[in-house]
Amino acid sequence: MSGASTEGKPITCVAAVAYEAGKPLTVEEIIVEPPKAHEVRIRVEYTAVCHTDAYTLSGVDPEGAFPSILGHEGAGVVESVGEGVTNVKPGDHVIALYTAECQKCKFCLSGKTNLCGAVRATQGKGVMPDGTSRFKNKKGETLFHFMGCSTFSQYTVVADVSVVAVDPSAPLESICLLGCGVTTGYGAAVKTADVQEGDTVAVFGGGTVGLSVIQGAKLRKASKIILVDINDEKKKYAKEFGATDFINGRTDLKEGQTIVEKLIEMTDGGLDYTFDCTGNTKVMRDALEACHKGWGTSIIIGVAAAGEEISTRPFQLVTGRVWKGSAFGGIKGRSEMGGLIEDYKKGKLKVDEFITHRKPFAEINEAFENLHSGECLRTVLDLQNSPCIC
Ligand code: NAD
Ligand code: AHE
Ligand code: ZN
Repeated sequence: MSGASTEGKPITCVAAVAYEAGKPLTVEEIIVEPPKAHEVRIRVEYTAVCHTDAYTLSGVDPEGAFPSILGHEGAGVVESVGEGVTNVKPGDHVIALYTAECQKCKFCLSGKTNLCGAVRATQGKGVMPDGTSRFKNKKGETLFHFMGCSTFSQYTVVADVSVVAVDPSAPLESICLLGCGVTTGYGAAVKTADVQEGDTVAVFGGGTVGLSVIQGAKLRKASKIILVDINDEKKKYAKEFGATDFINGRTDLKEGQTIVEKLIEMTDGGLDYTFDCTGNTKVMRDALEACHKGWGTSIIIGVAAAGEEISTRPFQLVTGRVWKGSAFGGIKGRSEMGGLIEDYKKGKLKVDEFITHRKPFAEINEAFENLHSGECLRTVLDLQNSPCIC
């Protein structure tokens, strides 16, 4: 762990290493090199486990590299910075950003997208922008980075464009969730879709992402917000986060009725906006086809496995339905995170309500198991106050 001054030196700390697809993580000591130019070393205080971490660990992510340090929903404190870093300094409270924002590239300057081109190519290969890793295990084997964040380690190194300093009065334990799930769903509703008062909305999948879409749609005063899930445990969350209706897509249908027919019947011809928050390509099709003819827009948020493809009759699009996607809710992390944190502090944006489980870091594999229970929205892991397992 860190000594009096760790700046410029390697740090030995505890991390959860994904050695092999489909296998539990190994919690062990690793070595984290100091940050190079335009890099930031962060003491990660809290991280949550997102469905996407489980997706990559399962082996179906074409960008999944092993051995690696997963995790992308984390918050902590800057330990040290490399040469040329100006946006954060040691001691700053920060959130790691898997969607970087360099504010200089073609994407950042386009005004059309929150995607950034600065580090995405190397990020997808599990390395820092110079093509190397800052992580190795005690045998000296290189460990890959993940999504430019790798928050399943007590210390991580990220590119300076992949980190944002935040209001230090906001609890890191809560705002780590703004690193992915809450921001993604909320942003998809208020930015990507830009839901307006009176619009009708259906959300497929009531995890943290889907429930955050619901809270965004409620804030925009949507007239009908329908949560479709296949787990009845999600009914209580539907109500809590602002849905007007809950449908179990397997059991709440009449004999022979499809979910698309049910939704069209409930909304006089279909929805203004639908959101896929499941990653299931059949659900994505239903979400598109449940949209209103002429203008209904369906937004794909869920992540599907390598090789999966979406399909529908082109006629669905010819007749005015629109298929879109949303990454990190369309939110630019460095420019817009401050506003989300203000909204959270004012009580406009629910964040704490998603923390259904808390665990010491050493129990990270149980946090992955929790993901399968309907009751679990997010498990937050405490990295600094965990009993050392080494
Ligand atoms: P989660 O596992 O907590 O929630 C998924 C929900 O979908 C569960 O409630 C589950 O019961 C429900 N579901 C599963 N199959 C269904 C079906 N056939 N019909 C209806 N509901 C069904 O996951 P999460 O963390 O909320 O993430 C949701 C999805 O979004 C995942 O695919 C994740 O990888 C993806 N994601 C994408 C982004 C992005 O930026 N695009 C960001 C975060 C997460
Ligand atoms: N590596 C995957 C891509 C997975 C994916 O689509 N990721 C989402 C974020 S999921 C967060 O929980 C995303 O933002 N994608 C945009 C991007 O640039 O990665 C694959 O299928 O290759
Ligand atoms: Zn995520």
